[in-house]
Amino acid sequence: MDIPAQLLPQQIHACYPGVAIGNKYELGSGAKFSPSSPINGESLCQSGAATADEVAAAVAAAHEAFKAWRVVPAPVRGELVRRIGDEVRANKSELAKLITLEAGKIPAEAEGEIQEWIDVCDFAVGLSRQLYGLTIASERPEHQLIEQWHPLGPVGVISAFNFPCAVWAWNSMIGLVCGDPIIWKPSEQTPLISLACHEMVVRAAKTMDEAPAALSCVVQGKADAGEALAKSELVPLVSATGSVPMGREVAKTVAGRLGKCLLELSGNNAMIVTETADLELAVRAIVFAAVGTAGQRCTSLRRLIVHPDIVDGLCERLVKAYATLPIGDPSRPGTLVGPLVGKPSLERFLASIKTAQAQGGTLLCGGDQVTEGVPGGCYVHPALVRMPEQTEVMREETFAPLTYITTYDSIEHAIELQNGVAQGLSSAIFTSDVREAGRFLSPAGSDCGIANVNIGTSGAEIGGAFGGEKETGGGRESGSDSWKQYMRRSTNTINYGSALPLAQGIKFDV
Ligand code: UN1
Repeated sequence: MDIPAQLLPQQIHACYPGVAIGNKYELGSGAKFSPSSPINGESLCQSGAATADEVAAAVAAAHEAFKAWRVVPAPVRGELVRRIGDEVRANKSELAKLITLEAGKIPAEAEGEIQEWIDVCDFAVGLSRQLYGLTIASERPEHQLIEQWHPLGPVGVISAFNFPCAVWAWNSMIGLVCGDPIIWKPSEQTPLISLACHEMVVRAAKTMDEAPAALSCVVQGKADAGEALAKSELVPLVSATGSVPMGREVAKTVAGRLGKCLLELSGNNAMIVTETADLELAVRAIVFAAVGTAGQRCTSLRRLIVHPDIVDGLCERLVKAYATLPIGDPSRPGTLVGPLVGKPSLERFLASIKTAQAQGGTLLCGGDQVTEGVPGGCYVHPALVRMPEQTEVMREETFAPLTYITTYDSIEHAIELQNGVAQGLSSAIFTSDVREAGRFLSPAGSDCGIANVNIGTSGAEIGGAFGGEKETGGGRESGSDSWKQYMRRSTNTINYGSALPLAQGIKFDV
């Protein structure tokens, strides 16, 4: 396949580097792995995984880089991120091509993902002059009580195949302005885009004397590379995105050394559609959220909870819309639904539909593999399954374009169903009734990290904090005040008087 090699480090051969420490690239002496493109199953490259020792070397280099970077003024750190943003802008479509090759996204979505990187660069540059602490009223005369935010240390980032660039970018662009080097363990499905992303940082860092090269490191491989990173005492924060079992392992390892974790795990996102909903809008939102990225976003729409008076009409409209979906090679103009990442995803998709049928579900459309007119790979017709109630299968996340539809009795019941799963990432309501919308957003409403009104569950902007509750892991990345997790808070009391009054009025005179 045609790999845009100008974005990749020059030291590449038939085998891609498994370890990148700034501008030093090495093969990685661990097991070889060869991801294949979801588009046609063809092998893309071979890479050697980083061993535990090689992960330790990357961490040590990042730790050294931290010592220099933490004392660079934050707005100067912002200047590095501004230059990274320039590199990304100049290479946007080529970077997007790598995402299409490795993750199977259509160009519009792949470019959207690179746009998220550009957006978070801009956000982080602004933030670099706004890492504010508070000034607090001291109870003692001639005392000042303030807080400062200082760089935390090297941050470990573990990311998944489905957002092989944006999730790292949220963490690393903000981490960099906060003064933290980044060590990245990308998905073993997406080694090339991760090397290209890293290379953009290396190129920008080369233009600034203040920026040590090892601010960015990449360690490729499977779970053991991630585990070595999670174990490292020199990594105060590990930000991990992926499945719940992966998150549990990372959380256990990091908690064992009393480090900090930022977790963004599974979603099982629902939309409530009430009888006052604008159905035209709802249908468009549902289709994008359910089948965009072939249903492989953690924010993808998995469950529809619909008012019984409108459910038949809504199903009819959706089935009609699904019938026109262009499915196939994501790089072919006009395609909206690309491939699943691989065979195990296809098998889970087919199995979940069978289970749903066994639990009383009726398949309204799709649910089968597309084999004609596609270039190999695992392509499916997105499925809609009407369920008699919220059964067990609806409480599990199937990472594919499979959406269940069920009905509710009252708005309270709808919210109860929406919240009645283990995951808590994203949620939405379609309604024109301000009371229903208000209830959905209230403390007794959606229990998710993201709750939307009259838009779908996926496609969040970078300016908000992204993440969710319960099994989703509780972390918040990207916008709002997520930056605080990448810094340590220092509370400072300064006595500018000549007496030594103690807090709480304690007398302790000698
Ligand atoms: C993910 O699927 O891990 O809100 C992240 C969205 C995207 C990010 C998804 N901005 O759908």
